[in-house]
Amino acid sequence: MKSRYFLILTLLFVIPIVISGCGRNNTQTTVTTISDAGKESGTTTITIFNSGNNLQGIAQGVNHVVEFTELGFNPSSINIKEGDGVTFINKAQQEAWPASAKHPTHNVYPGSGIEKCNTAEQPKIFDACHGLKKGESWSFTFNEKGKWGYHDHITPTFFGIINVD
Ligand SMILES: [Cu+2]
Repeated sequence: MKSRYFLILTLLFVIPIVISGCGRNNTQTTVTTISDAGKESGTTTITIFNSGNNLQGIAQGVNHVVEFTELGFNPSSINIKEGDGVTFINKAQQEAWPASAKHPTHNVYPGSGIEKCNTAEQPKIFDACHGLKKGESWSFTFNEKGKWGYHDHITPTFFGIINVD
């Protein structure tokens, strides 16, 4: 098969040149294509989506959505897998501040604690660390198995559960 021969030659003579500045998650690579006569026939640019470590993040988990309304978190209880993400979206007029149980310390989820807000540890804690305005969202990846309660730090009578297994 001539076309297969062409493809094999193309793959064998790939010259990857990473061009920087083409987007955070994507890598553009220039490859030299070789004709079946063995001559260089030109170059083409391919884009590799989500290269490197980002690929692992995508393979690991899916994302779930919890809405905050005037009635509280919806759904108030969800079952997810270890490594999944949850995006909290505020659809209410008032601000919402999702955070790990228990109010006011927020230290039930491993490693969490309100005192870590506005420190280098903040990305690792189950705490939005501020009130989300209407339309604003905040996401957290759950890498710890367990039944994790949370609440709205602004109106602590609103609460929910993330079951991670
Ligand atoms: Cu609180």
